[in-house]
Amino acid sequence: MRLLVTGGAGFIGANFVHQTLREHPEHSVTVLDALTYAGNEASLAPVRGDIEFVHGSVADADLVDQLVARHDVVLHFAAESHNDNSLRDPSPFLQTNLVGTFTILEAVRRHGVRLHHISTDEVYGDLELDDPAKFTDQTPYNPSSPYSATKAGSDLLVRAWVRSFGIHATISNCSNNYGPYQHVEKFIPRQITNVLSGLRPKLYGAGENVRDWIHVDDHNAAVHLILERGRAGETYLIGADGEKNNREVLGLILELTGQPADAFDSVTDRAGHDLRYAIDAGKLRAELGWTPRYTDFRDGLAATIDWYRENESWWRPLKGAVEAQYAAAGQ
Ligand code: NAD
Ligand code: TDX
Repeated sequence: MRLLVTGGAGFIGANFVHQTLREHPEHSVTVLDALTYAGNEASLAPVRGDIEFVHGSVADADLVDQLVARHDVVLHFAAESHNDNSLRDPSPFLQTNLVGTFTILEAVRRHGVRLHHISTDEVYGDLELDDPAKFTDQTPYNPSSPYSATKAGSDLLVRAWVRSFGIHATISNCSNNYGPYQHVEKFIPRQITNVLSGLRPKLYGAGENVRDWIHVDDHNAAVHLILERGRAGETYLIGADGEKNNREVLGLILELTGQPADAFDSVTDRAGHDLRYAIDAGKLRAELGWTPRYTDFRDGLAATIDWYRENESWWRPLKGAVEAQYAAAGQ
């Protein structure tokens, strides 16, 4: 199939492109990416000769129309993705996550092209720490931040286009990803690159917030299965039973990098900070036979730390501006 991958120069999209070329050579890949601060062509350097790269926005209706017309499936990863940025300036989130998704939907409707929409567990809001419940595809939407509200809105647009116009679309909502090529603004790479830069890691509040960590390759393997066997109109939740609070994750990073356990700063908490996310991926496992390969978080994290050690030229140019922005916010 001819795959159009939006946001393919970002963290998860770039890893998806790498996995596709490695494990699914039957597909051809075109990347459409606006190369915002979060997009990095260097993330595609190892595969640059094997893909088509188009620099442009998912909100550009003419460009999207032309591209969609000559592909079989759109994998829609492109988004503004960082909660802290959405608290500083929500406006690009509305433009890319809502108007961009609308633009993709209109093009796939016109051309009868299939869509897989990549989304997040944050659309469901948060859970209490002592609640045994996990999110399922029946959990009501209850987003907290401007970021998650725009992702929730994009999911609802996709559902409405399925019901009203009969487009062939699937949606996946995944938990927190980690792995190579993740922007240094995000929790795990920020702390790893702080240690590698001689800066102290920064923990928001008491660090009790829980995230359900999954390796990016396990997320993308699930996306490939949905592409192959997912039922039109369905939503699949992706998660690998990886719940950990932020203090535990930071503790492991400090241990694996040979730092003392107390070598971090507690900083101003995130406004409206979601307490806990947890995914029940039973439907994905039972219906599509998906199982995660990265079942040992410590090993996956150690490999990720090695990747940042070995690829300083990839992240170093981004680091100063990110830390200056955090410092201005007391974080
Ligand atoms: P990212 O910020 O690393 O990458 C986003 C990419 O989209 C960048 O390459 C950027 O240049 C591109 N982009 C932004 N605006 C664009 C526009 N208008 N037109 C074209 N390209 C544009 O994000 P990520 O972490 O790789 O997330 C990818 C997707 O996965 C997002 O939809 C996100 O909501 C979802 N998701 C992320 C996580 C996670 O843990 N990171 C978890 C679940 C779901
Ligand atoms: O310096 C930090 N210190 C800290 O304690 C940063 C950057 C974050 N945190 C905390 C906030 C969260 O509880 O770590 C946790 C993870 O933070 P992020 O990496 O910003 O991720 P999160 O807000 O959970 O959202 C992520 O997962 C869901 C992705 O960024 C989203 O795109 C995805 O939808």
